[in-house]
Amino acid sequence: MRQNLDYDGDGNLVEAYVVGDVNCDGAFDSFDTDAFALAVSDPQEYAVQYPSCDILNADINGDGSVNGFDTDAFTELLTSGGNSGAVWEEYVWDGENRLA
Ligand SMILES: [Ca+2]
Ligand SMILES: [Ca+2]
Repeated sequence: MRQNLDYDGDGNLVEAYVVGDVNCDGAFDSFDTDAFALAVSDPQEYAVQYPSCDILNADINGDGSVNGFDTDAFTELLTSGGNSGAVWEEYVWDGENRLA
């Protein structure tokens, strides 16, 4: 299982997302293949089709950009059994740094 964590400016965890969940349904599986191919080949069209997704979910090798180098990593991750143990969660914090 692989998971990425995003933090806000106060260091609060705001989002845990599943690496490779390129279509943003909360799981990484073969349904992500088409979305991944689109993210690599046509990021602008990807943004149109998946407006609420972070294209960096397709950054499988974690180097900060989405390109052909991620294709091998995507295939490897998929054939190794996917990422089903990871969870996708969002956390919202108020102005006093309290978890809402
Ligand atoms: Ca998915
Ligand atoms: Ca990458």
